[in-house]
Amino acid sequence: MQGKQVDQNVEPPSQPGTCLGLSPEQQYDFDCAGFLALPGLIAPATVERLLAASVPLRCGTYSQFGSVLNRHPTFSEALFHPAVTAISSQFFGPEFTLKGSVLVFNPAKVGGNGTTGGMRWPSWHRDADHGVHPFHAVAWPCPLLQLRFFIALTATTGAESGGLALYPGSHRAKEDFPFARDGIPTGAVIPVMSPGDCLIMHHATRHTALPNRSALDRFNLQVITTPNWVRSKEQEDVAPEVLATLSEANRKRIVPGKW
Ligand SMILES: O=C(O)CCC(=O)C(=O)O
Repeated sequence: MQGKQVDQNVEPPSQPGTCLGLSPEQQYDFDCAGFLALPGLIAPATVERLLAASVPLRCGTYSQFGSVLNRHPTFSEALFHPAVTAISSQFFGPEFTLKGSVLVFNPAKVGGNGTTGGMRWPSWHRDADHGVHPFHAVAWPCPLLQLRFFIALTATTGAESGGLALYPGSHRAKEDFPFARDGIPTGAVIPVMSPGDCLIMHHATRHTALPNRSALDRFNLQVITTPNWVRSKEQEDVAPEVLATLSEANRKRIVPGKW
């Protein structure tokens, strides 16, 4: 009998339930809070390479750089990281789409009056297709339509570090409570993160970056995945010559065929 043909160029999908995926307890915690910390997800040597590729983008203001593969090939180590694949597969099945990537730079405090490079106030929001059809408004209770991996490339130690603040359970709230612009609301969580730590977040969870009032620049790399039937105007825009360098399996993550 003839054996099944194996395409050497196609990576097998990760199996949900392997040690790279979330345990049932972690899935429950994520479901309750709308986010989950995954300490030490990315190996130190990988973080070093990702940070080295990020540092040349340092500038004077808070900045977000999309489609990071166009900037340096080493970012593929985060985008196609086995844990990103395993966890996304748990939520969306093996055919999920890599919808986007963003490198966030939040510069250290400049000047002596507490002002920061471009960001003075928190800006609470929910993710995904802002404008006419925000994802959190399409159904109730809000299903997970987009998963965001925040990968710390530098440390954040508290509110002063310019990291994230998140409001637990807000992915289940229909209303946006009116948070004051100039403070952190009671009950918000500000995760302490070391380089290589990751935080996954439901798109409907209210969150904000904080002004960086510390002496240290902050770099944060985000990987965003969706079920591959979700249509978005925020799609990753990878240059054709960069796409051509990827394996077929990784290319299909970015440009899904079937749907
Ligand atoms: O600065 C950050 O890491 C948070 C950015 C953010 O809120 C977002 O990309 O939606």
